[in-house]
Amino acid sequence: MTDFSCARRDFPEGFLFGAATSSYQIEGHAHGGAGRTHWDDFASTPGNVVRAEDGGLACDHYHRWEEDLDLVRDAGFDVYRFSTSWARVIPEGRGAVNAEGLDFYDRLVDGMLDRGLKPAATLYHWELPSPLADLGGWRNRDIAGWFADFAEIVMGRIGDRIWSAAPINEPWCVGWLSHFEGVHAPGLRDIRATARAMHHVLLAHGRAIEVMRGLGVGNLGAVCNFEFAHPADASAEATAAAARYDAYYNQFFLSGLFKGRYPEAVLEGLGPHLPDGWQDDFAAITAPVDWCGLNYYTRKVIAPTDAAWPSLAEVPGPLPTTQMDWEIYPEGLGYFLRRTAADYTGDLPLYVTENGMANADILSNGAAADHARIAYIDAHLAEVRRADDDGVPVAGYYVWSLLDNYEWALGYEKRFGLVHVDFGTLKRTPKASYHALAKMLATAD
Ligand code: GCO
Repeated sequence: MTDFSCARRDFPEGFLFGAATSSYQIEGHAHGGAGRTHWDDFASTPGNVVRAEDGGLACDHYHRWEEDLDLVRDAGFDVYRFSTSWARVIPEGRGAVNAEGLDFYDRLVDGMLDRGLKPAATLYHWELPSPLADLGGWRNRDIAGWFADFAEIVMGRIGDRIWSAAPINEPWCVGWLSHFEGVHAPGLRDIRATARAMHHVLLAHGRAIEVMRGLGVGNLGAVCNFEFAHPADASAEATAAAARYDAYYNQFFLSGLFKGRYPEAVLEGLGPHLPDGWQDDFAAITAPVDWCGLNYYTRKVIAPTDAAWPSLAEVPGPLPTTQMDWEIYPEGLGYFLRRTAADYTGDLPLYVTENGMANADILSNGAAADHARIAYIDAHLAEVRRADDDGVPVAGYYVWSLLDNYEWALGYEKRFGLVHVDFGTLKRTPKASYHALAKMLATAD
Protein backbone atom coordinates (compact mmCIF):
# COMPACT_ATOMS: atom_id res chain seq x y z
CA MET A 1 0.00 0.00 0.00
CA THR A 2 1.51 3.35 -0.99
CA ASP A 3 -1.30 5.72 0.02
CA PHE A 4 -3.85 5.91 2.79
CA SER A 5 -7.43 4.99 1.97
CA CYS A 6 -8.80 7.80 4.13
CA ALA A 7 -8.64 11.59 4.37
CA ARG A 8 -8.87 14.02 7.27
CA ARG A 9 -12.50 14.72 6.43
CA ASP A 10 -13.37 11.08 7.26
CA PHE A 11 -12.67 11.82 10.92
CA PRO A 12 -14.85 13.75 13.35
CA GLU A 13 -14.58 17.51 13.56
CA GLY A 14 -11.54 18.59 15.56
CA PHE A 15 -9.97 15.09 15.46
CA LEU A 16 -6.24 15.38 16.18
CA PHE A 17 -3.35 13.52 14.62
CA GLY A 18 -0.06 13.26 16.42
CA ALA A 19 3.34 11.63 16.59
CA ALA A 20 4.70 10.13 19.82
CA THR A 21 8.17 9.60 21.26
CA SER A 22 9.70 9.21 24.72
CA SER A 23 12.69 10.79 26.39
CA TYR A 24 15.04 7.86 27.06
CA GLN A 25 14.29 6.31 23.68
CA ILE A 26 15.44 9.34 21.65
CA GLU A 27 17.19 12.07 23.65
CA GLY A 28 20.63 10.71 24.43
CA HIS A 29 20.78 10.43 28.18
CA ALA A 30 24.55 10.84 28.42
CA HIS A 31 24.13 14.53 27.54
CA GLY A 32 22.87 17.55 29.41
CA GLY A 33 23.63 16.56 32.98
CA ALA A 34 21.01 13.81 33.28
CA GLY A 35 21.38 11.41 36.19
CA ARG A 36 21.78 7.66 35.92
CA THR A 37 18.59 5.65 35.44
CA HIS A 38 17.60 2.08 36.14
CA TRP A 39 17.59 1.54 32.36
CA ASP A 40 21.32 2.33 32.28
CA ASP A 41 21.84 -0.23 35.04
CA PHE A 42 19.60 -2.82 33.41
CA ALA A 43 21.27 -2.39 30.02
CA SER A 44 24.78 -2.77 31.48
CA THR A 45 23.86 -6.09 33.05
CA PRO A 46 24.67 -8.93 30.63
CA GLY A 47 21.74 -10.64 28.95
CA ASN A 48 19.09 -8.00 29.52
CA VAL A 49 19.28 -5.95 26.34
CA VAL A 50 20.25 -6.97 22.82
CA ARG A 51 23.96 -6.10 22.38
CA ALA A 52 23.76 -4.37 25.80
CA GLU A 53 22.62 -1.19 24.01
CA ASP A 54 21.42 1.73 26.10
CA GLY A 55 19.97 5.20 25.61
CA GLY A 56 23.26 7.07 26.10
CA LEU A 57 23.15 8.58 22.63
CA ALA A 58 19.92 7.19 21.10
CA CYS A 59 18.81 9.59 18.32
CA ASP A 60 20.70 12.51 19.89
CA HIS A 61 17.40 14.36 19.95
CA TYR A 62 18.87 16.42 22.80
CA HIS A 63 20.94 18.23 20.17
CA ARG A 64 18.75 17.69 17.11
CA TRP A 65 15.34 18.53 18.53
CA GLU A 66 14.75 21.44 16.17
CA GLU A 67 15.16 19.24 13.12
CA ASP A 68 12.88 16.65 14.75
CA LEU A 69 10.13 19.16 15.53
CA ASP A 70 10.37 20.40 11.94
CA LEU A 71 9.67 16.84 10.84
CA VAL A 72 6.57 16.69 13.08
CA ARG A 73 5.31 19.99 11.69
CA ASP A 74 6.10 19.17 8.07
CA ALA A 75 4.10 15.94 8.24
CA GLY A 76 1.06 18.02 9.13
CA PHE A 77 0.60 16.63 12.64
CA ASP A 78 -1.40 18.61 15.18
CA VAL A 79 0.08 17.14 18.35
CA TYR A 80 3.53 16.08 19.50
CA ARG A 81 3.47 13.59 22.38
CA PHE A 82 6.79 13.62 24.23
CA SER A 83 7.97 12.73 27.71
CA THR A 84 10.12 14.35 30.34
CA SER A 85 12.93 12.38 31.94
CA TRP A 86 12.87 12.41 35.73
CA ALA A 87 16.65 11.88 35.92
CA ARG A 88 17.33 14.69 33.43
CA VAL A 89 15.35 17.12 35.56
CA ILE A 90 16.34 15.79 39.01
CA PRO A 91 19.47 13.67 38.57
CA GLU A 92 19.19 12.02 42.00
CA GLY A 93 15.42 11.64 41.72
CA ARG A 94 14.91 13.95 44.72
CA GLY A 95 16.52 17.22 45.69
CA ALA A 96 18.71 19.27 43.40
CA VAL A 97 17.31 20.26 40.02
CA ASN A 98 19.45 20.14 36.88
CA ALA A 99 18.75 23.56 35.40
CA GLU A 100 20.00 22.44 32.00
CA GLY A 101 17.41 19.67 31.96
CA LEU A 102 14.49 21.95 32.77
CA ASP A 103 15.76 24.47 30.22
CA PHE A 104 15.75 21.73 27.61
CA TYR A 105 12.04 20.93 28.09
CA ASP A 106 11.25 24.62 28.25
CA ARG A 107 12.86 25.18 24.84
CA LEU A 108 11.25 22.06 23.46
CA VAL A 109 7.76 23.21 24.42
CA ASP A 110 8.38 26.66 22.96
CA GLY A 111 9.70 24.95 19.84
CA MET A 112 6.42 23.06 19.50
CA LEU A 113 4.36 26.21 19.96
CA ASP A 114 6.50 28.07 17.42
CA ARG A 115 5.65 25.36 14.92
CA GLY A 116 1.94 25.33 15.69
CA LEU A 117 2.11 21.95 17.47
CA LYS A 118 0.15 21.07 20.59
CA PRO A 119 2.56 19.82 23.28
CA ALA A 120 1.26 16.59 24.88
CA ALA A 121 3.51 15.83 27.83
CA THR A 122 3.98 12.53 29.64
CA LEU A 123 5.84 12.93 32.92
CA TYR A 124 7.22 9.40 33.18
CA HIS A 125 8.12 7.01 30.40
CA TRP A 126 10.16 4.53 32.41
CA GLU A 127 13.61 6.05 33.14
CA LEU A 128 13.56 5.92 36.93
CA PRO A 129 16.58 7.65 38.53
CA SER A 130 18.92 4.96 39.91
CA PRO A 131 19.06 6.43 43.44
CA LEU A 132 15.28 5.92 43.68
CA ALA A 133 15.66 2.36 42.40
CA ASP A 134 18.12 1.86 45.29
CA LEU A 135 15.28 2.76 47.65
CA GLY A 136 12.99 0.15 46.12
CA GLY A 137 11.69 2.23 43.22
CA TRP A 138 8.06 1.45 42.44
CA ARG A 139 7.95 -1.05 45.33
CA ASN A 140 8.31 1.78 47.81
CA ARG A 141 5.11 3.64 48.66
CA ASP A 142 7.12 6.85 49.07
CA ILE A 143 7.50 6.97 45.30
CA ALA A 144 4.07 8.60 45.08
CA GLY A 145 5.43 11.62 46.98
CA TRP A 146 8.74 11.72 45.10
CA PHE A 147 6.83 11.60 41.83
CA ALA A 148 4.42 14.34 42.90
CA ASP A 149 7.43 16.55 43.68
CA PHE A 150 8.88 15.83 40.24
CA ALA A 151 5.50 16.67 38.67
CA GLU A 152 5.47 19.96 40.54
CA ILE A 153 8.93 20.93 39.33
CA VAL A 154 8.36 20.04 35.69
CA MET A 155 4.89 21.52 35.46
CA GLY A 156 5.93 24.56 37.46
CA ARG A 157 8.12 25.28 34.45
CA ILE A 158 6.20 24.08 31.37
CA GLY A 159 2.66 23.62 32.71
CA ASP A 160 1.56 27.04 31.48
CA ARG A 161 2.19 26.09 27.84
CA ILE A 162 1.42 22.42 27.40
CA TRP A 163 -1.77 21.27 25.73
CA SER A 164 -2.21 18.03 27.67
CA ALA A 165 -0.41 16.06 30.36
CA ALA A 166 -0.44 12.47 31.57
CA PRO A 167 1.55 11.34 34.59
CA ILE A 168 2.67 7.84 33.61
CA ASN A 169 2.97 5.97 30.34
CA GLU A 170 1.55 2.45 30.50
CA PRO A 171 1.24 1.44 34.14
CA TRP A 172 1.14 -2.23 33.02
CA CYS A 173 4.70 -1.99 31.72
CA VAL A 174 5.88 -0.21 34.87
CA GLY A 175 4.19 -2.79 37.09
CA TRP A 176 3.88 -6.16 35.39
CA LEU A 177 6.41 -6.22 32.57
CA SER A 178 9.17 -4.83 34.78
CA HIS A 179 8.46 -6.64 38.06
CA PHE A 180 6.73 -9.90 37.10
CA GLU A 181 8.16 -10.75 33.69
CA GLY A 182 11.53 -9.08 34.28
CA VAL A 183 11.63 -7.91 30.66
CA HIS A 184 12.07 -4.22 31.49
CA ALA A 185 14.09 -2.46 34.18
CA PRO A 186 14.45 -3.23 37.05
CA GLY A 187 14.14 -6.78 35.68
CA LEU A 188 12.44 -8.43 38.64
CA ARG A 189 10.35 -11.59 38.60
CA ASP A 190 8.64 -11.26 41.92
CA ILE A 191 4.91 -11.29 42.62
CA ARG A 192 5.09 -9.17 45.77
CA ALA A 193 7.13 -6.51 43.99
CA THR A 194 4.63 -6.65 41.12
CA ALA A 195 1.57 -6.12 43.30
CA ARG A 196 3.21 -3.19 45.05
CA ALA A 197 4.46 -1.58 41.84
CA MET A 198 1.04 -1.94 40.19
CA HIS A 199 -0.65 -0.22 43.09
CA HIS A 200 1.98 2.46 43.71
CA VAL A 201 2.07 3.44 40.05
CA LEU A 202 -1.63 4.30 40.28
CA LEU A 203 -1.16 6.12 43.56
CA ALA A 204 1.66 8.15 42.00
CA HIS A 205 -0.61 8.92 39.04
CA GLY A 206 -3.30 10.23 41.39
CA ARG A 207 -0.90 12.37 43.40
CA ALA A 208 0.55 13.89 40.23
CA ILE A 209 -2.93 14.71 38.93
CA GLU A 210 -3.67 16.46 42.22
CA VAL A 211 -0.45 18.47 42.01
CA MET A 212 -1.03 19.48 38.40
CA ARG A 213 -4.61 20.54 39.13
CA GLY A 214 -3.26 22.62 41.98
CA LEU A 215 -0.91 24.37 39.58
CA GLY A 216 -3.80 25.10 37.24
CA VAL A 217 -2.62 22.73 34.51
CA GLY A 218 -5.58 21.54 32.44
CA ASN A 219 -6.41 18.68 30.06
CA LEU A 220 -4.99 15.92 32.24
CA GLY A 221 -5.26 12.26 31.35
CA ALA A 222 -4.14 8.68 31.91
CA VAL A 223 -2.46 6.48 29.28
CA CYS A 224 -2.82 2.70 29.47
CA ASN A 225 -1.77 -0.06 27.08
CA PHE A 226 -3.93 -2.90 25.85
CA GLU A 227 -3.49 -6.29 24.20
CA PHE A 228 -6.41 -8.31 22.97
CA ALA A 229 -6.42 -11.72 24.68
CA HIS A 230 -7.44 -14.51 22.31
CA PRO A 231 -7.93 -18.04 23.78
CA ALA A 232 -5.69 -20.65 22.12
CA ASP A 233 -8.66 -22.97 21.64
CA ALA A 234 -12.34 -23.26 22.48
CA SER A 235 -11.82 -25.08 25.80
CA ALA A 236 -13.14 -23.62 29.05
CA GLU A 237 -9.55 -23.64 30.39
CA ALA A 238 -8.19 -21.56 27.51
CA THR A 239 -11.12 -19.14 27.77
CA ALA A 240 -10.47 -18.72 31.48
CA ALA A 241 -6.73 -18.21 30.91
CA ALA A 242 -7.41 -15.49 28.31
CA ALA A 243 -9.83 -13.85 30.75
CA ARG A 244 -7.11 -13.77 33.45
CA TYR A 245 -4.66 -12.21 31.00
CA ASP A 246 -7.28 -9.64 30.04
CA ALA A 247 -7.95 -8.86 33.70
CA TYR A 248 -4.39 -8.10 34.79
CA TYR A 249 -3.36 -6.51 31.49
CA ASN A 250 -6.37 -4.58 30.29
CA GLN A 251 -8.73 -4.14 33.22
CA PHE A 252 -6.69 -3.68 36.39
CA PHE A 253 -5.59 -0.10 35.75
CA LEU A 254 -8.80 1.20 34.16
CA SER A 255 -10.76 -0.35 36.98
CA GLY A 256 -8.56 1.31 39.59
CA LEU A 257 -8.59 4.69 37.85
CA PHE A 258 -12.27 4.87 36.92
CA LYS A 259 -14.08 2.53 39.32
CA GLY A 260 -11.93 2.73 42.43
CA ARG A 261 -11.51 -1.03 42.74
CA TYR A 262 -9.45 -3.88 41.36
CA PRO A 263 -10.93 -6.81 39.39
CA GLU A 264 -11.57 -9.97 41.46
CA ALA A 265 -9.75 -12.04 38.84
CA VAL A 266 -6.55 -10.10 39.60
CA LEU A 267 -7.00 -10.02 43.37
CA GLU A 268 -7.04 -13.84 43.27
CA GLY A 269 -3.35 -13.70 42.44
CA LEU A 270 -2.09 -10.31 43.61
CA GLY A 271 -4.42 -9.66 46.54
CA PRO A 272 -2.21 -11.26 49.21
CA HIS A 273 0.77 -9.23 48.02
CA LEU A 274 -0.76 -5.76 47.91
CA PRO A 275 0.51 -3.30 50.52
CA ASP A 276 -1.52 -2.85 53.71
CA GLY A 277 -4.28 -0.29 53.41
CA TRP A 278 -4.38 -0.35 49.62
CA GLN A 279 -8.17 -0.01 49.69
CA ASP A 280 -7.80 3.45 51.25
CA ASP A 281 -5.87 4.87 48.30
CA PHE A 282 -8.68 4.96 45.76
CA ALA A 283 -9.76 8.48 46.65
CA ALA A 284 -6.36 9.64 45.35
CA ILE A 285 -6.20 7.15 42.45
CA THR A 286 -9.61 8.16 41.07
CA ALA A 287 -8.77 11.89 40.93
CA PRO A 288 -10.86 12.98 37.93
CA VAL A 289 -9.11 13.14 34.55
CA ASP A 290 -10.16 14.90 31.36
CA TRP A 291 -9.32 12.19 28.85
CA CYS A 292 -8.04 8.64 28.58
CA GLY A 293 -5.28 7.47 26.23
CA LEU A 294 -5.09 3.98 24.73
CA ASN A 295 -1.86 2.47 23.41
CA TYR A 296 -2.54 -0.52 21.21
CA TYR A 297 -0.37 -2.73 19.00
CA THR A 298 -1.36 -6.39 18.96
CA ARG A 299 -3.21 -9.36 20.35
CA LYS A 300 -1.82 -12.38 22.18
CA VAL A 301 -2.98 -15.98 21.90
CA ILE A 302 -3.23 -17.40 25.41
CA ALA A 303 -3.07 -21.02 26.53
CA PRO A 304 -3.56 -22.41 30.06
CA THR A 305 -0.60 -23.96 31.90
CA ASP A 306 -0.04 -25.82 35.17
CA ALA A 307 2.30 -23.12 36.48
CA ALA A 308 1.46 -20.88 39.43
CA TRP A 309 -1.10 -18.06 38.99
CA PRO A 310 -1.86 -16.68 36.44
CA SER A 311 -1.25 -20.15 34.97
CA LEU A 312 -1.02 -19.16 31.33
CA ALA A 313 1.41 -18.78 28.45
CA GLU A 314 1.49 -16.84 25.21
CA VAL A 315 1.58 -19.12 22.17
CA PRO A 316 2.20 -18.23 18.51
CA GLY A 317 -0.88 -17.27 16.51
CA PRO A 318 -1.76 -17.56 12.80
CA LEU A 319 -1.94 -13.87 11.80
CA PRO A 320 0.75 -11.92 9.91
CA THR A 321 3.27 -10.36 12.28
CA THR A 322 5.46 -7.27 12.51
CA GLN A 323 9.23 -7.12 13.14
CA MET A 324 8.37 -7.54 16.84
CA ASP A 325 6.68 -10.89 16.02
CA TRP A 326 3.46 -9.23 17.11
CA GLU A 327 0.32 -10.34 15.30
CA ILE A 328 -1.48 -7.60 13.36
CA TYR A 329 -5.02 -7.41 14.69
CA PRO A 330 -6.63 -4.00 14.05
CA GLU A 331 -10.04 -5.21 15.31
CA GLY A 332 -8.58 -5.20 18.81
CA LEU A 333 -8.24 -1.42 18.71
CA GLY A 334 -11.92 -0.98 17.89
CA TYR A 335 -12.79 -3.46 20.63
CA PHE A 336 -10.85 -1.56 23.29
CA LEU A 337 -12.15 1.84 22.22
CA ARG A 338 -15.72 0.57 22.50
CA ARG A 339 -15.15 -1.31 25.75
CA THR A 340 -13.28 1.53 27.44
CA ALA A 341 -16.08 3.99 26.71
CA ALA A 342 -18.86 1.54 27.58
CA ASP A 343 -17.38 0.11 30.78
CA TYR A 344 -15.11 2.81 32.20
CA THR A 345 -14.96 6.28 30.74
CA GLY A 346 -18.40 7.12 29.29
CA ASP A 347 -18.32 10.49 27.55
CA LEU A 348 -14.67 11.23 28.31
CA PRO A 349 -12.64 11.88 25.13
CA LEU A 350 -10.45 8.92 24.18
CA TYR A 351 -7.16 9.28 22.32
CA VAL A 352 -5.19 6.52 20.66
CA THR A 353 -1.95 7.74 22.21
CA GLU A 354 0.21 5.06 20.54
CA ASN A 355 -0.21 2.75 17.58
CA GLY A 356 2.30 1.69 14.95
CA MET A 357 4.56 -1.14 13.88
CA ALA A 358 8.19 -2.14 13.80
CA ASN A 359 9.42 -3.03 10.35
CA ALA A 360 12.88 -4.06 9.12
CA ASP A 361 13.18 -0.88 7.05
CA ILE A 362 16.24 -0.37 4.90
CA LEU A 363 17.26 2.73 3.03
CA SER A 364 17.80 2.36 -0.65
CA ASN A 365 18.60 5.43 -2.76
CA GLY A 366 17.57 7.65 0.14
CA ALA A 367 14.11 6.09 0.53
CA ALA A 368 12.50 3.46 2.75
CA ALA A 369 9.51 1.73 1.16
CA ASP A 370 7.69 0.84 4.38
CA HIS A 371 4.42 0.04 2.66
CA ALA A 372 3.55 -2.48 5.37
CA ARG A 373 3.46 0.38 7.89
CA ILE A 374 1.05 2.37 5.72
CA ALA A 375 -1.26 -0.65 5.55
CA TYR A 376 -0.96 -1.21 9.31
CA ILE A 377 -1.83 2.37 10.21
CA ASP A 378 -4.57 2.52 7.58
CA ALA A 379 -6.27 -0.58 9.00
CA HIS A 380 -6.12 0.80 12.54
CA LEU A 381 -7.46 4.18 11.41
CA ALA A 382 -10.40 2.33 9.84
CA GLU A 383 -11.11 0.85 13.28
CA VAL A 384 -10.98 4.33 14.80
CA ARG A 385 -13.59 5.51 12.29
CA ARG A 386 -15.78 2.50 12.99
CA ALA A 387 -15.63 3.21 16.72
CA ASP A 388 -16.55 6.82 16.02
CA ASP A 389 -19.51 5.66 13.92
CA ASP A 390 -20.61 3.59 16.91
CA GLY A 391 -20.65 6.72 19.04
CA VAL A 392 -17.33 6.26 20.87
CA PRO A 393 -15.92 9.73 21.67
CA VAL A 394 -12.52 9.12 20.06
CA ALA A 395 -10.78 12.44 19.57
CA GLY A 396 -7.29 11.72 18.25
CA TYR A 397 -4.72 9.23 16.99
CA TYR A 398 -0.95 9.42 17.55
CA VAL A 399 1.56 7.28 15.68
CA TRP A 400 4.29 5.47 17.56
CA SER A 401 6.81 6.65 16.59
CA LEU A 402 8.26 9.71 14.90
CA LEU A 403 11.77 8.24 14.75
CA ASP A 404 13.39 4.83 14.78
CA ASN A 405 14.62 4.67 18.37
CA TYR A 406 15.75 2.66 21.38
CA GLU A 407 13.26 -0.16 21.64
CA TRP A 408 14.18 -1.02 25.23
CA ALA A 409 15.34 -4.61 25.75
CA LEU A 410 15.42 -5.06 21.98
CA GLY A 411 17.92 -2.26 21.40
CA TYR A 412 18.04 -0.30 18.15
CA GLU A 413 17.13 -3.07 15.75
CA LYS A 414 13.34 -2.78 15.83
CA ARG A 415 12.38 0.18 13.69
CA PHE A 416 9.11 1.88 14.68
CA GLY A 417 9.74 5.25 13.03
CA LEU A 418 7.95 7.16 10.32
CA VAL A 419 11.43 8.58 9.91
CA HIS A 420 14.45 6.33 9.43
CA VAL A 421 17.44 6.99 11.66
CA ASP A 422 20.91 5.83 10.64
CA PHE A 423 22.41 5.07 14.05
CA GLY A 424 25.92 5.51 12.66
CA THR A 425 25.47 9.03 11.27
CA LEU A 426 22.17 9.92 13.05
CA LYS A 427 20.83 11.12 9.72
CA ARG A 428 17.03 11.28 9.55
CA THR A 429 15.24 10.16 6.38
CA PRO A 430 11.44 10.25 6.15
CA LYS A 431 10.06 6.88 5.03
CA ALA A 432 7.22 6.27 2.55
CA SER A 433 4.77 6.15 5.49
CA TYR A 434 5.79 9.66 6.53
CA HIS A 435 5.18 11.01 3.04
CA ALA A 436 1.86 9.15 2.71
CA LEU A 437 0.66 10.47 6.08
CA ALA A 438 1.68 14.00 5.17
CA LYS A 439 -0.33 13.68 1.96
CA MET A 440 -3.35 12.32 3.82
CA LEU A 441 -3.17 15.00 6.51
CA ALA A 442 -2.95 17.73 3.88
CA THR A 443 -6.37 16.77 2.48
CA ALA A 444 -7.82 19.10 5.09
CA ASP A 445 -11.43 19.22 3.95
C1 GCO B 1 5.23 1.04 24.74
C2 GCO B 1 6.00 2.29 24.82
C3 GCO B 1 7.01 2.53 23.78
C4 GCO B 1 7.46 1.37 22.96
C5 GCO B 1 6.44 0.99 21.94
C6 GCO B 1 6.83 -0.22 21.11
O1 GCO B 1 4.08 1.08 24.37
O2 GCO B 1 5.75 -0.03 25.04
O3 GCO B 1 5.23 3.38 25.01
O4 GCO B 1 8.06 3.00 24.56
O5 GCO B 1 8.63 1.67 22.31
O6 GCO B 1 5.24 0.68 22.53
O7 GCO B 1 7.05 -1.33 21.92
